[in-house]
Amino acid sequence: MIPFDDAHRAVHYPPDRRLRIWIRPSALVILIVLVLVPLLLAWTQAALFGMPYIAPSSASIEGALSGPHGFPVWIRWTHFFNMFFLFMLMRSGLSILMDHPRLYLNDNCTPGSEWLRFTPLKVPTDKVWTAKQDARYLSPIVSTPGYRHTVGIARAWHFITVYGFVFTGFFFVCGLLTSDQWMRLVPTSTTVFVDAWNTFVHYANFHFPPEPNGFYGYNALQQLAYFATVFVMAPLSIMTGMAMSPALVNRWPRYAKLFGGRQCARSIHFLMLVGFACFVVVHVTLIAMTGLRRNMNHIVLGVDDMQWTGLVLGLIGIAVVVLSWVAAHYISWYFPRGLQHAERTITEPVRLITLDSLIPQQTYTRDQISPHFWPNGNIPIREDWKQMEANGFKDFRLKVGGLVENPVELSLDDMRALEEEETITMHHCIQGWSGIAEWRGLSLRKLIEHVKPKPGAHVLAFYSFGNSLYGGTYYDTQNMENAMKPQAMLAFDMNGAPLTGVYGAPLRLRVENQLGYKMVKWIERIEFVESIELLGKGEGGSNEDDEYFDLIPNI
Ligand SMILES: Nc1nc2c(c(=O)[nH]1)N[C@H]1C(S)=C(S)[C@@H](COP(=O)(O)O)O[C@H]1N2
Ligand SMILES: [Mo]
Repeated sequence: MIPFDDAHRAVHYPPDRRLRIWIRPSALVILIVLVLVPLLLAWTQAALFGMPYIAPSSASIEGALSGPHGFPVWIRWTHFFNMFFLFMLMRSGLSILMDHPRLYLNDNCTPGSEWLRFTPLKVPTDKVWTAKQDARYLSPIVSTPGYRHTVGIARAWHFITVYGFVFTGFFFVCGLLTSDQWMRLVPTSTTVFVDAWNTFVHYANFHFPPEPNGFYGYNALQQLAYFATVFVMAPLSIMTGMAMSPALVNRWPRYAKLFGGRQCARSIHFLMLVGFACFVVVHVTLIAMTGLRRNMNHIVLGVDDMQWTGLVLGLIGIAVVVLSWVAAHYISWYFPRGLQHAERTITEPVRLITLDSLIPQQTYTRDQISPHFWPNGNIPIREDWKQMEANGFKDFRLKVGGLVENPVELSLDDMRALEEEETITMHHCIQGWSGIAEWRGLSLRKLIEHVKPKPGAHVLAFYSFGNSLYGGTYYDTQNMENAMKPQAMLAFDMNGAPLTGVYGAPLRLRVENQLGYKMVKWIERIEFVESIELLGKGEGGSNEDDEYFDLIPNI
């Protein structure tokens, strides 16, 4: 186990580690109906008419002349890599999920409106309850890296391995389509549905249908299940994953609407995880029950016989996958910085030319404003901030300095006079929740033009009155290009009234193409600098320094 220092212990080992799964009764009813109705029909059919007859498929005639024979080497290796990457994605996905352990079908994430939650707690209404407090604990045995508040590292694993998953899938589908192997997975006749149902009736009654030899082809239900996994679940996972990107959704809100909205996309993403997990259980069970040794020789060695080698090598392959989880655990805790940089190196070039170049253009309306907006962050405890707050921030002066020709100190009225701008946008927190609010403030572009950055100024650093999770001033940075984008602003009003203490008074940042932690609240001063390396631990912000978050999180 990992020896934590006190600060990490306090964050990662909360006193309350209970895990509760609560599901909305109506969702439970739907779930039960979806499972029970087919079972009841299958049982009734078998009781009344006996087990249905299933015609032997040509594939079950061993050595049939047409159709794919056996498993070529590219299928056997893509099968292994798919298992490797899929498990990494599922385990890191669980860690990400636990940082906001509630699933909704509405983009407001109003507490109480969730259909599924993994926490025993109800959101208190008599005190501030931040999204960070709401996060839950998960054991590293089932998730990567596990423990509470590990979303940064979990995302590093998720985004590194997703490349492997997508590439493996792409390679596999190309292989299918350029050979005759596609015939294994793609049904070519409508009788497949009748045959699949009849096969299901057999399984539902704990009876094995006549099984074709998988070396030559699959039974109809198996074919449909594999088809759905490859051609429905995998693409849907990828597409709903993208629908959670702030840059993408803020550029094309209609993309998220395809899935019923941003939170529906998150729920579907989770249901796909459940689907993959169920698939793995059923797949492994049936592999074992229909001739383990022979089946393992098929997929590991590509031969159809009864030797032991396939099983032994297959078990070694599974051991490698399990060892990768152990390795990931230790890498996460002993080399988190290396991992963070590896993820940055791999994904940043792709993000810079794709998501980062998208221009936010949201047009939500007032009636879409969320009734509840989850708060986050530590409210400042500094005396000077408290005194200013008591005084309505009349004495507040935003200091803008560093590499600028015209350093300024601006009061809230000065900023209003400079130019006011208004947007209604959707906020995306790294934890998974979202919310829509109206913001009024001074556009960053205007401020930048006003202070005239010197040629070497590439980065804007925003410093807060408040502290970060591990103590020390909360800060974050924006590069000049993103700061100049539309809708990037220093907000002083939220939903038509001055910012309140909880939501970042007197001033907070809005950058709509990125995640919430980039939007520093309770801003005290802004500094123009040459590079992020000169600040803090050099990663670009408090969360980047201490929690290994991304520098430009547009997904
Ligand atoms: N100073 C400071 N600003 C902060 C944070 C913080 O902890 N401290 N949390 C960030 C995170 S993680 C989010 S999601 C948003 C939340 O803004 P809200 O409280 O208005 O929802 O604030 C961001 N700004
Ligand atoms: Mo956040």
